[in-house]
Amino acid sequence: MADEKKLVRMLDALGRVSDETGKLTRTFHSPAMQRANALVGGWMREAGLAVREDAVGNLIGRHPGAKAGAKTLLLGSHLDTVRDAGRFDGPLGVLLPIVALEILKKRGVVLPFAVEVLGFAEEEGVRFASAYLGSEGFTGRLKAKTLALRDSDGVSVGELLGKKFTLPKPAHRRGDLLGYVEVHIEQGPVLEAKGLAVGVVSAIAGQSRFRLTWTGKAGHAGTTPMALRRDALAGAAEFALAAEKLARGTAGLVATVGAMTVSPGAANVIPGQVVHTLDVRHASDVVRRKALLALGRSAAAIASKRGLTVRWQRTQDNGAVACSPDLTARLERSVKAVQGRSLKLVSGAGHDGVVVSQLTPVAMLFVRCRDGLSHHPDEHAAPRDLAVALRVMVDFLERLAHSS
Ligand code: HGY
Ligand code: MN
Ligand code: MN
Repeated sequence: MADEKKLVRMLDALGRVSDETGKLTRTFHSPAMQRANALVGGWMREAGLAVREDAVGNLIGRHPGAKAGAKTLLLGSHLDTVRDAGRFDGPLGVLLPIVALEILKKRGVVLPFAVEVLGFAEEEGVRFASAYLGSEGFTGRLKAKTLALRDSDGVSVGELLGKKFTLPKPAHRRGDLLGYVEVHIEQGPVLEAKGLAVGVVSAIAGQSRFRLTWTGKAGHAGTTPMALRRDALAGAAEFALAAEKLARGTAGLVATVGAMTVSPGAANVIPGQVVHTLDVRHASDVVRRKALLALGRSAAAIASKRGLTVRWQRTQDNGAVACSPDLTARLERSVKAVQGRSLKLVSGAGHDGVVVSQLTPVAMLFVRCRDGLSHHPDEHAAPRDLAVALRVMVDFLERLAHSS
């Protein structure tokens, strides 16, 4: 079977492991995540990797280096998904390195350095609104306050991880690592527009996420005059439009209100309280911070005009991360060897590389995805593009082996 066909088969099989019928959803420590770790762990073992799960639930497949005391190269991505997700965002970066290592083994290529394939337990931040729990655990950056975050059922991260859980130290010392390379679908339209199967990432945009709580006064929808209302949903809606307007008017800025709950949530009751998320991103931290100040002023003005209160709770804040020029240059040599030419892109999406970059240099290989669509069941990367990405990874590992 052609190597990319095996990768497609694995992606399809993993794409059927879900917490929801008829759609793909896997969230931190859910039953489907346990099944996903078991399935991917089996494939890692078949590829000859020693498999373990760390205290946070990250899946780690280790291939020892031929040279004693050799450093370790980290390859990986996340195994959790958004709600009603596509089957490539995350799993591609975990499964492709497994297939690449099998190809090298079949070719009799001996890697002097060790390799760890990582399946992070949580990157999307769906269940607890705070992303990167997996890579933060792996790199020893999980914070005590994160353990107190609660999901919509009131279950906390700490309760999930158990009484004996202690904040983990970094899985590796900086000096023991060669770096981290993540393969990921682009989740944008650029490679498709340029007619390229793969490209490399120059930087990952900074990202701030918040939970806003608007509080007004519930009341009878039929008897309360409009002028006397303190409608929390009307205020939140005005803010969402203000955020959209600011982002449309600022080059490179994106702002999204992705989830909202309205209470008490009845057709004939004026909403007394609304809680919603806010996600703001930009390649420049200065622009992003300026936008957040403007949005803070805008929310305060809306609340005061409407007799509401608004409370901000920050659930995530990551500065923009530059990928390692050296590791990216190495990766780009393989892209050019396989594809003939390369392209550097900024990633508007966040990735585990944001967190791992605090422990070791990171590089990312982007793979073209149809219509640039992601976080959607129709997310798709063509087998011929997966074949190119596989060849790039094999070439990259072979070159690294020869230069080590
Ligand atoms: O939200 C993101 O940027 C990523 O897909 N977690
Ligand atoms: Mn994602
Ligand atoms: Mn992802």
